[in-house]
Amino acid sequence: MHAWPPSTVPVLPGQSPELSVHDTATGGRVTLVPGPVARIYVCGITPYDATHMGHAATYTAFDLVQRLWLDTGREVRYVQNVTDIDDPLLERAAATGEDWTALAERETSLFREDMTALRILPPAAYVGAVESIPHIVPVIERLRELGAAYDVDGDTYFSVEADDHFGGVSHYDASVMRALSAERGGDPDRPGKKNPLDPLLWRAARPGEPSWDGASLGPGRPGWHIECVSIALDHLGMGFDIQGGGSDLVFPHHEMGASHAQVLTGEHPFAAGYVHAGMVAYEGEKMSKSKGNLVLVSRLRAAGVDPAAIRLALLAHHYRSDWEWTDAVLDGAVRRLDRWRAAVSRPDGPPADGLVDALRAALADDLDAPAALAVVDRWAAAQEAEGGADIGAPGVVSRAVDALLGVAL
Ligand code: 5CA
Ligand code: ZN
Repeated sequence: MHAWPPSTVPVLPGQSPELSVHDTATGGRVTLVPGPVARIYVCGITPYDATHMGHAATYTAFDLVQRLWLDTGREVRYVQNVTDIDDPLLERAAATGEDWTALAERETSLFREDMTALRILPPAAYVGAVESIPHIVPVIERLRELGAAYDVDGDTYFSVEADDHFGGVSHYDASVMRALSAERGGDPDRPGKKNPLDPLLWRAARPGEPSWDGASLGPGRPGWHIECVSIALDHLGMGFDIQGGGSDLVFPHHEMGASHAQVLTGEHPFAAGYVHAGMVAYEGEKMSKSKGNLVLVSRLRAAGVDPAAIRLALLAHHYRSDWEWTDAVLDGAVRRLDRWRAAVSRPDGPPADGLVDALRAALADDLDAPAALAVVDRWAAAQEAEGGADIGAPGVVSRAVDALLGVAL
């Protein structure tokens, strides 16, 4: 699949410190020191509805990671999937009478436009589930050979007991796991499973559902977790730097993914850091396509809202916090953008000497975007109050805000 066009990233003098992030698996901070090529996998959309502020917040958080690593002088290999075959997509298509492939293509195109408008740097590999099926099938067959997969009425399941490290990402107890599994696409009550938590690897073809050649598995379609694992291992290999997504993916998705990969390779861990963004709510509930309480990026854009203001609205919240989208959040961001633009539009200003390093330090400290915004606010306030005679300063500030925060002033 093709991704979306990159925006140019100004090169700043000096470089960012190494990124220290909260890691879900250890429950504490890890300082990641990637090799010359930093490797990150971020779970992509299921394209049955348009990009909402929750998606945009999560992808903006991981965009800060890509920008910070670029600023350390590294190449970044960022991989993102598109879950372009899964139950919710088929259910929506059936409900509206639309062809499911047309629905997926339309929403993926809209997502690309939204990501481009928000200046989110594209992944190096943007990979669909459907196009990956020929790679996924042998991975499931391998799990069978290893004795980690079994059959239930023609469907293939993964045995969580095959992984000694199972539970090592979420650390949830069995009852929480069971409840989350039922809520998030699992089937803990299906009879015939060895463990209620065991996730589906391959769903045998059903009448009226699309299916693909599964070689020894028979015709069918892949389960959700194995899709991301197969894509991540193909494009990044084991032991990459960050597995990312929203906190709703901690269990079962990232737990199961880690287990699949650990059993397949005999290595541990799947990723050096598991980084999860908080949930954005709207009108009191998690914003979600299934509930329909959505604020859409595309709708705001169509209403004439500057995407840079949307981006600033997202950056005003720490990526790990759960927060609620309101009109006031957007109004605040519009005002901040105006203030910053006015401040950098002058020919000179207060010195910006420590500003770039202060931005870098804030972002390297668990992606503290609100602290980074406060650094720029202070410079803009000084500009507004007394100005300054440094003719380089407005340019330094606008290049740093562009490179590190992705906001073009
Ligand atoms: N296709 C799967 C991942 S493989 C999926 O979860 N798709 S999604 O469209 O439901 O979500 C896409 C990304 O946005 C995921 O990383 C998810 O964790 C994140 N996300 C979904 N809803 C919210 C929300 N309300 N707030 C923050 N992030 C969210
Ligand atoms: Zn995923």
